[in-house]
Amino acid sequence: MGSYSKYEGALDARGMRIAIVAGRFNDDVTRPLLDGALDALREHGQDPADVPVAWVPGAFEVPLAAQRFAASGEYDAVVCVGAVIRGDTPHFEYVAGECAAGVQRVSLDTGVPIAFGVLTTDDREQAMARCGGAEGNKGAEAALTAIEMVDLLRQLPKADS
Ligand code: INI
Repeated sequence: MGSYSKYEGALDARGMRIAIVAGRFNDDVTRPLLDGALDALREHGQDPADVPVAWVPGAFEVPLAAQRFAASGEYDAVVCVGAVIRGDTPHFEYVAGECAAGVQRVSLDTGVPIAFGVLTTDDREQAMARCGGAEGNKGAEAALTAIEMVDLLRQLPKADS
């Protein structure tokens, strides 16, 4: 393999401004996801007291709150946590799909990294495994993704406006 310019974000959140959006639906799952995200931010240099958390009713509302944070110019990244469980709703595809699509759209429209820590699982057991159980904590993983992306974007070429 030839030489190449390598860009990769580091996991140092000191000085970063990060906000969190959390869905209240299935809050037995989303509270541990939020705790995981806050713990991960603390472990990487953030004071959790500096991290605002916006609670929204459910995953469907997550993109709108994320957009407010992202478009404000006050935050370097947004971490979203939520839990959409297929067995709980006949409109799983709509809630999960619109949440994911909305979060991605807000991120691309604003240029602000938005990490997707919204679980979309077939059942409650899978959700519990991913909010601090056997499969780890996806809220913590999303927080690390946000930190890494902020640092990566600082290294990449700026948008030509
Ligand atoms: N919201 C979730 O975050 N998870 C779910 O599993 C869920 N279910 O099962 O319906 C859910 N529904 C609520 C939705 O996000 C909106 O809050 C609601 O439709 C009002 O807009």
